[in-house]
Amino acid sequence: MHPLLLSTFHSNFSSSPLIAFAPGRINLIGEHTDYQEGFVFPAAVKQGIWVAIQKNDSPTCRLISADFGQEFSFDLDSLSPKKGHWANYAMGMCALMKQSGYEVMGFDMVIGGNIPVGSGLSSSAALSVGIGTAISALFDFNIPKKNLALYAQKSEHLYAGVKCGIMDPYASAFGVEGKALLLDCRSNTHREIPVQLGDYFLMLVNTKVKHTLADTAYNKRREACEESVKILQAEFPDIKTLRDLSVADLEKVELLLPESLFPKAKHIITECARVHKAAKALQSGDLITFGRLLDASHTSLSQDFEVSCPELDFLAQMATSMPEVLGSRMMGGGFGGCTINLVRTDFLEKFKSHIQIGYEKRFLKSPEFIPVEVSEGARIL
Ligand code: GAF
Repeated sequence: MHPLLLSTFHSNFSSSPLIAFAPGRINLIGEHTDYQEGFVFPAAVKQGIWVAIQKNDSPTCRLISADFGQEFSFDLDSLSPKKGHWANYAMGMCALMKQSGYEVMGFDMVIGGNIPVGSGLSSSAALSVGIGTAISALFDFNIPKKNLALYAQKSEHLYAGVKCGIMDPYASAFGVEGKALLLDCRSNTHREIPVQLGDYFLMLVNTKVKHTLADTAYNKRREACEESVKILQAEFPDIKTLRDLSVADLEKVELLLPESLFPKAKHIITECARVHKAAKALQSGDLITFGRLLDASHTSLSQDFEVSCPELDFLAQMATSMPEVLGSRMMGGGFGGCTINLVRTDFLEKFKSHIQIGYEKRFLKSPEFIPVEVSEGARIL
């Protein structure tokens, strides 16, 4: 439980609140493929967002962030985003629920979280899913998890301006302890695969950087993929997205696309193939193959999709140069955030000290190490 959640609630509002929790997520592999209706392989983590809520019998929603010590209120009749404000996630979820016919009424809410800032563990999806889970339970709406994930995605589009895919809120909503979700982002259905790593352990390394214009670059990558699809449809009339192409089509795709677009399309097509191979390797306990696929994913994201940055490339390269690390790659949208590393458990301390020393020397700042515990998805506590 968040240390300040209940005390903040009690000192500002009365009664005992209902409490919801929604986790952040990791992604084992399958990056930037979700908005091309491709395949991804995320899992929920232990860190997340707690939401305490009660009805207040008014048309006003009063929100407090326990971490920032800030208050905000909005009226349910005038939900307009305030640029860059954390409360947009609550307004967005309320607006989308109302549009779907749910009669959301006024509430008092306190929010607190423990997802490291800028880590790329998707605190915004956890926030939206946590708020959605809390409101749904408070008013007995029983909104299906899939719809909560879709509202969270749309809210990010409309209220934060990032044209993200479904992966992050889906993983936050559907996470299962000890299991990763092999998610098909066209049907929005998944298969659970146990994350059994034997003598190995997943360790995130946070670059602690977020390069400016990351959101703009994200939206541009999405547009580039959509542009490629339009060009390719002349020759492949049945494709709806790049997900519909396979590695066997790459030669033809290269002839059809301009040089500026081909590498990006290639990333999506090869990454979807890697997701399937990685899920198979993980399921059969072939961690060497699994790790190699992580490395290949990084190379593709860095060189073809161009969403890495010097800090991420440095960390991935340093990690893969250690024989005790089976795989390493940037995780999430890119331009900062974390790498995910498959490290032999008895080497973890040495891994951390080598990376710490190397990163500090090169970038004059310390990285942050975040151990991964694959955990359960959103729930009422
Ligand atoms: C961000 C987005 F929110 C996801 O939808 C996904 O595209 C990811 O970047 C990259 O795989 O987390």
